[in-house]
Amino acid sequence: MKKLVIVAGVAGLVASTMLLASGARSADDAKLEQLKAQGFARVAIANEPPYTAVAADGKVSGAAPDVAREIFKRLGVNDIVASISEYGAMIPGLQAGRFDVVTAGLFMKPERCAAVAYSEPVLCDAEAMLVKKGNPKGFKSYEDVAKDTSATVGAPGGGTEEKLALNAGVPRDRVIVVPDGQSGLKMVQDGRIDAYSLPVLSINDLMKKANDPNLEVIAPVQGAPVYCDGAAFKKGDEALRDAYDVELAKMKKSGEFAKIIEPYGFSAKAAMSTTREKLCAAK
Ligand code: 6CS
Repeated sequence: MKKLVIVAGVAGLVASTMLLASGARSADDAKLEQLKAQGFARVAIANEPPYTAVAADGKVSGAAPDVAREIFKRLGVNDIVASISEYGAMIPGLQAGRFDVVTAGLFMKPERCAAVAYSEPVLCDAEAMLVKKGNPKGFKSYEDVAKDTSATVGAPGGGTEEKLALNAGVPRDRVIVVPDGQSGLKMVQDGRIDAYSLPVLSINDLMKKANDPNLEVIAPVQGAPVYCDGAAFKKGDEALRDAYDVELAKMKKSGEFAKIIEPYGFSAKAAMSTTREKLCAAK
């Protein structure tokens, strides 16, 4: 018996020595050590300002990537490299190892919380609809769209607004999947959809850039919750998520978090007034 314990002890010693040699303090730190060695974290974004944006020169900005870039720097990961993804493809891409983290305004909801390891809250927002000036169909809620049998609403594929419209009773064939903000704007302008739904700050950004007096914003959409996102990590990377949360909490406390997100129109107070636990439990 004694011999068996000695053998097990040696094997354990070898394993922990290898981990220490890689700089990891424990097996848990392996992912962070891998990102440090890689020199960057691969992040999924949607290119939906002000949450996430990619300029013509490829520069990535937006509140979510800016927070992530700063936190990863503090963790010793020098940069982020972004890939644009549809919201509905972000979690499968994370699970398949195509991204190290989703930093895109992917709102926390129970079904998503079951699939990923979210950080604490980062960006909070209500929902909005872009409609023709005068709101000719009188939309105030997704239920209003459902009640009007000729009405259509556009939303991102796999996105929160698509789910809200379907859950409000809008039939599948009247919820139109729209690939990006510019397409949604054009489809409302051309009368191909009666409303385009995104979070308030995204719709306001589109409205400002469109500068079209024939459009109107309905915000907030009545009956729709205020959501918050978090950085979404793959299940199994909880140690990396926890390290991320430590730095996020420090930045919330020091005011640096507010300095990053509030110029984009987000409220640091809103994110600091709730928790992942509450958001993941919300009905
Ligand atoms: O989390 C979501 O599904 C939603 N989040 C944002 C920032 N935009 C649209 C998307 O549906």
